[in-house]
Amino acid sequence: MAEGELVRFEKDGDIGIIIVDNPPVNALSPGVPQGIVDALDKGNADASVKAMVLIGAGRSFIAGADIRQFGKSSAPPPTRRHYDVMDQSPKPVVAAIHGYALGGGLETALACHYRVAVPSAKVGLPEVLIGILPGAGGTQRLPRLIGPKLALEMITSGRHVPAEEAHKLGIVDEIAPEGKLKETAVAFARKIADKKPLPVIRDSDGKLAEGTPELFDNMRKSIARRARNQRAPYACIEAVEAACKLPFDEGAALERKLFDEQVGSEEAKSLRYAFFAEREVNKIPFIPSDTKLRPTDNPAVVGAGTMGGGIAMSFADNGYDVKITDATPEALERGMARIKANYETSVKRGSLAQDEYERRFARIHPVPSFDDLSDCDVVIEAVFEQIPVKEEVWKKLDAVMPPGALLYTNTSGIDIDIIAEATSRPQDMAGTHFFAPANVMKLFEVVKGTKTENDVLATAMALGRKIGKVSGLAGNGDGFLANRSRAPFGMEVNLLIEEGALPEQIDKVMIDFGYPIGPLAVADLSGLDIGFDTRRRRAAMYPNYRKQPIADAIVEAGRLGQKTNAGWYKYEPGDRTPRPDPEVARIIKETAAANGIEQRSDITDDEILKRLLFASVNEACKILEEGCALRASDVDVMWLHGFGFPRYRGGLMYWADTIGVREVYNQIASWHQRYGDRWRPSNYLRQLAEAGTPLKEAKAQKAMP
Ligand code: 3H9
Repeated sequence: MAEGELVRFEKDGDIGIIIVDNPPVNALSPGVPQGIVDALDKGNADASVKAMVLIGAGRSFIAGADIRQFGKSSAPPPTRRHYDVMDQSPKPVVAAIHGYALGGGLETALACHYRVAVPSAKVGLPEVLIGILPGAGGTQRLPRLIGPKLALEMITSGRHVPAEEAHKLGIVDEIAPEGKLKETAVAFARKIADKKPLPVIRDSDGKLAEGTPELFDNMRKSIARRARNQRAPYACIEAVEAACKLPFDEGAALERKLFDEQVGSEEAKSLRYAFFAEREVNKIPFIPSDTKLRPTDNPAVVGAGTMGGGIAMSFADNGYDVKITDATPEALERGMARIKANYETSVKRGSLAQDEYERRFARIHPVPSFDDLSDCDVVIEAVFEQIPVKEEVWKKLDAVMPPGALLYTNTSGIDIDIIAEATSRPQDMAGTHFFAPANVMKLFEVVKGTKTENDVLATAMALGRKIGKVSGLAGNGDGFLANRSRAPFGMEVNLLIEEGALPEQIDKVMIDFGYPIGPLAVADLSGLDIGFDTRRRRAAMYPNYRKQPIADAIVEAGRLGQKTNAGWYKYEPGDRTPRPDPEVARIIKETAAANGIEQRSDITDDEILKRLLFASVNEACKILEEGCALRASDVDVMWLHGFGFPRYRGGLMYWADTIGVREVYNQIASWHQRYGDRWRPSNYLRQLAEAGTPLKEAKAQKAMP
């Protein structure tokens, strides 16, 4: 057998074994499908072979088509596609699944006669998550196997289904003991070798009758909100509907046509970009990939407020036992009560089972004193956002934490170096910025201090992933990366209101763009008093601080957001629907007049969208210029997971490229002329525009400080 062969054929007595060996995930890269067909032919031609097993080498079965190949001009499709010919094999073929059978991987398995899987395996058709639909017969075979209703659910959600569930659904025929996949599959193949006729999914249509027009109409209605502006989820439904209406080959041809239309769409390109950006964000060029991580088995959280409680829940939700403490027994008790109430709300809503809640809650261990943390290997401090308070806590923690312990401070803006210097070991400290609510939001911004050791950063990044977050690295500049790049967006919202845009106009533009909720409705949800207090503090600190009289006037009128049933909108008691309020329009108009702010009536939706987002693109370029972000794609990942930026638009910087780097720069330069310094274009942006380099390729211009 040739070294480096993508597909090998071996024999175990009378069973032929087809091994796909294309690390890391056995994607169906060029050569793999043909290799499977060749191996199948070999097995069928060998009289000593009674049946065959298809298995993946390494950590997985087959994770799907090779996504990197999409959009590249490829060779014409093979005349015999593996998923068309496998179930036509006269000798039975058994798929042996471990790791993942996703997309084209599951479709390959469905084209086999039988499927055996270990309990840890996962199967699914996640194509919709990258803006396409299954294109190798998945939309035709799965509904025949498990019925169109369940198939629709799997295909439109892209969910990874655990093997045991797949077994119950009938996707998997037999569960193999963990670690014994090959021998179990071989024994299974031997057992069924002489069985006739062979089960061929394409020939069975018993389950298709439930595919009534109502089923598909209801599905379309139920996805309308989350599938806004997207085509792929609807193409998935159309293809499954075809499975119920058309003969297999015709349904498969329609699936292929829809696939070909969809794969080159902007939606699919953006989602593919997001997929790879989420993998890239984990790579830190200045940290060797084999850096040894420090242990994080025994975490502790200091501060049992809303943030600390949410962080403790993130640990517990992901299987960790975690200690939590606070300055006083009362604060700790209040914190534990809040955690309990949060879990109970989830149970009431039906999103968490009672027994799972009990298991999770039991993993959170309140301890009365810092001394109880001396056996912890990592501590996350989440106390009040004030330097003296944090310094005092860290002096105490420094005295009790064992040598080498990871010291992480949760902050949205305090200089990490100041906090680090409160300890005798600044090299062990990094910032970990959770987004609120910490147990829900995915973004986990890791902040490098000047002295932070590489392994402290690498371990923070890995720890974030272990507790279900998307980690991203930022330098220790004011506001770090995520919030700093978002701040100009918030400023433009307020300035557009001063100029005459109404909250409902701005929110509608951003919702139409794809945000789940508009920025002013979000502000009402969070509470307007927080921003008000920050503005007051900043105004006292900086003499040139640009005041925001309208935002202030709204708060001064007692409108603090949803909690007072009035903010930028009004709310009916018990109802969170934001309703435009003429009173707000009046406050805006009068405050603008009183402050000599000229209003205009010609603010277009296009101007709103570009003012908000271009301001942030410019800031992101400044952050890259200073080396406080590694790559433009990291900015994008943070916007996707921290701020609800629509995923099917790729991310802030990727989206800006769809307008064009030169146009973005020219617009910013012209607003600089009109509005002054806040629109000063980043030098780096200017260079990118001059060179015509796409924004998504922008990189740090300096070493991270
Ligand atoms: C499809 O199948 C279409 C068919 O219907 C029609 C065909 C005709 N291709 O995520 P990880 C790389 S569409 C290329 O860190 P994990 C990944 O970039 C496909 N590369 O590992 C990374 O590379 P690097 C449907 C891929 O253990 C490395 O593998 N399938 C692919 O955390 C490790 O990945 C999917 O959408 C791929 N398909 O998670 C599944 N998959 O080291 C997509 C991975 O250079 N994949 N890579 O950064 C996944 O969801 C996860 O990778 C998986 C493993 C869960 C499998």
